[in-house]
Amino acid sequence: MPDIAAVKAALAGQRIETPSWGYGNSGTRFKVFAQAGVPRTPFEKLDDAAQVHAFTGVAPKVSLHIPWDRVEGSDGYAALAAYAKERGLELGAINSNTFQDDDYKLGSVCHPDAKVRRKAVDHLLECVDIMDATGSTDLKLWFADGTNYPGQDDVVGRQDRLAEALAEVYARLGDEQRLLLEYKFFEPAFYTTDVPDWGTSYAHCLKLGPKAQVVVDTGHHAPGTNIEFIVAFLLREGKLGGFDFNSRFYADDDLMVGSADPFQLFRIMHEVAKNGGLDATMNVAFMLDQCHNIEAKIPAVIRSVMNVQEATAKALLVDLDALRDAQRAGDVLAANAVLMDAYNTDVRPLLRELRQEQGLAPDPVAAYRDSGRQERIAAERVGGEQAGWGA
Ligand code: LRH
Ligand code: MN
Ligand code: MN
Repeated sequence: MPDIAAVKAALAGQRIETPSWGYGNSGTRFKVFAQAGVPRTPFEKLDDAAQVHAFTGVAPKVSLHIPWDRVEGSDGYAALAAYAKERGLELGAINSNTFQDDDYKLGSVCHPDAKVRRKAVDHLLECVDIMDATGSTDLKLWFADGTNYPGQDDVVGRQDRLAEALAEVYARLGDEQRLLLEYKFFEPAFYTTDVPDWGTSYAHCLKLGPKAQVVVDTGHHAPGTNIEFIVAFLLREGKLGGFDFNSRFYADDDLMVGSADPFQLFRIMHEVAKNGGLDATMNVAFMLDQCHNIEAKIPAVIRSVMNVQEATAKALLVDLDALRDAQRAGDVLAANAVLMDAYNTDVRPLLRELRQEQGLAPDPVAAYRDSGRQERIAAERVGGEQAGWGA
């Protein structure tokens, strides 16, 4: 049976990175419902992220999205990093954005016009400059590039342009920096997408070298895709850079991780835990990529962090010796029962106990609610920002 002290140590050591855009107003293309008290600046987004860390103890990193988190001045990003540090935070992945400019109608790094490709690559290089200023080690790339109609552009030619752009960015990375290439099977392109799946991302990362890894956004797959298989395969190859966690019922819904299918999240975390993905040396980034369109944002991020912790705790409770014995014996039912026993364990008491041992409140959502901060920021912050989505 797993040793509970070791399970607790692994849970205490896990780091979950929250997205700056999860704290801002967001919505669908139909409507953005503004909430009172949302941050007006990247600095205020960090203030909110600091609350999530204060109540959970495991969320010290914050991903930025450029230009949504653009700060002015030559030392603006260094100031943002210093502001984060003063609050016990660190700046995490820098997410590029080559999808909200009129020039990118036919794509960014895969665009048929070299001038547009240059503009897109310059933005990616600027993101590496920002990483230098903030001390961030991860550059997260997601390309909306693709086509809507058969014949619109040359599919192979677009792959060549993508490879060329990625090679230029890769060459610019420092020794401690890496590039995480995200994939998504459709949207906004509806016929071909230039990085639609893990295989395409993996093939580009393999060619680029060890500083390029795949990022798995859990909302970016066709229904029925076995995401945990992808995770296990990439871990085995040393190519799993991290996750963009969220939940989906239909498409890229960006709902709270673990809300739609907690069993899937458990299966993913089982492959992660079993294959060394929780070890610091594997450097797997557990990032959230979510939008809280109708629910209160800070408690929703806290809840999401807790959902990842619960799935991780259950994964750590899998009796791996019993599992291997059953697998070796070809005992299908017994092997499956080992996994289900762990999944069906109520880990909430264990996590409450761990939090109390760390001097935290056992129920972070209730503790945040009782802190009265939400009412304070609602009164103080007027004219909060939109995250960038659903404009
Ligand atoms: C694209 C995506 C990508 C973007 C983020 C805001 O759907 O998942 O990670 O950077 O949403
Ligand atoms: Mn994502
Ligand atoms: Mn997405």
